[in-house]
Amino acid sequence: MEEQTANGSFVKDAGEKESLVSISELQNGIDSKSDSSLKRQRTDATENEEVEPHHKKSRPTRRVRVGSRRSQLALFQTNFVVDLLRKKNPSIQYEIVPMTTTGDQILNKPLSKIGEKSLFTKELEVALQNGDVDMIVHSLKDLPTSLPSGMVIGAICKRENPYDAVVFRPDHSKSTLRSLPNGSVVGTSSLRRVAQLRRAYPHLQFQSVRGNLNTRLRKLDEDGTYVALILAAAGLIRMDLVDRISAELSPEECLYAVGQGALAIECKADDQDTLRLLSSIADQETTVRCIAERSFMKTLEGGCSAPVAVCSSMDNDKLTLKGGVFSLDGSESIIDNATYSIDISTKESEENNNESFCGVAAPYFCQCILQQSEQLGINLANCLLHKGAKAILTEARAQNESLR
Ligand code: DPM
Repeated sequence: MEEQTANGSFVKDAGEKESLVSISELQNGIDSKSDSSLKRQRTDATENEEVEPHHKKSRPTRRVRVGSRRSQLALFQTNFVVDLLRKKNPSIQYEIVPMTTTGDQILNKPLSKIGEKSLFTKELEVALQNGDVDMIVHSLKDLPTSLPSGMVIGAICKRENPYDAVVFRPDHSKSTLRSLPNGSVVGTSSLRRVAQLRRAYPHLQFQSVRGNLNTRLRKLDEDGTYVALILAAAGLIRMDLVDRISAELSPEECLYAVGQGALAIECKADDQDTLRLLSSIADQETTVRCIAERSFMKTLEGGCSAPVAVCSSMDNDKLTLKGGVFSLDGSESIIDNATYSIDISTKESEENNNESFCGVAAPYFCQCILQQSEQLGINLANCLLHKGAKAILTEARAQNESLR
């Protein structure tokens, strides 16, 4: 079954009403008070026709199938990416293919205790492998640093706000984490957030909360268990829930997850047409920062099961990466930073390059810049390992394993 949405995307096999509703809601746009990167440029069918002159109409239109998780946030993100692609490549017809993943089905356990990598990606990658879709839109932070063989991240789009945000229950909307009474329960299932916030706010308790964004917010507002939730600001902003953000956590309070706030599009490594198409929406600064972050995590062999966190910035040609590892209770930590001067003047790569950096293939960017950012992540990780990060991570993993 196929349905065409207002702006021309096809939603294939959208058995669940939820997907259709959320997509049509999307077409009605995003609040103008959100970040400018969010502003949705609507291109509807009539506009497309103007771009495609009549005499060309006999040529078959290229169709690109875009895989997505079914959650409302995932569909928002996929539509956001399809809108970017359509703006740059209006003659192509885009079809969104929503799918359910294992991670979407297991809602009663914290992610760190499920113990399987690729929770939110496996089913989608099978569809990519089988040629049922041409690309998949993911939150970069949900993608492991090593992808299945033959798959690459073909583009990383401009990053949304990468920080974590505090959302209070409405009756505590005037609170701060510091002013909350002793023993107040804050909801998050992220080991990274808990470890860091326990250090900064030892008077608080942390409890796991799962489910998609709307479910979590409903639990916050109605259950009475939690006084606040910690959520990625990017997800809230993308879903037009920016009003629920009471505060943003500073990097001193809480470093963010590797890749947080960035969207990544995965495709087959040898699919040159799709890689070329994706080059039109890739953001160089985000790509460079995220390769450094991912290579930091890869060198530490971090992941969901141990608290690893980062913060990066690019100031002219200076790429700075701050990274930390934490014990689960936050009592131990090693945090350091590293900087590298990168020559960002070289924009395009001349060579036809098949290399990928922590799963990111960006043949359209200068490869030496990407190599330098990868090296910065490795250097910072080695510096932390030198200071004893391995013991902290091994202990954290063992503890997490025994809690499963
Ligand atoms: C990963 C983590 C979480 C998600 C772990 C972490 C949060 C889990 C939780 C790797 N993926 O951050 O330390 O709170 O139970 C996820 C979210 C987004 C992508 C939601 C969120 C949206 C933001 C983005 C879940 N994955 O973090 O609040 O696109 O970066």
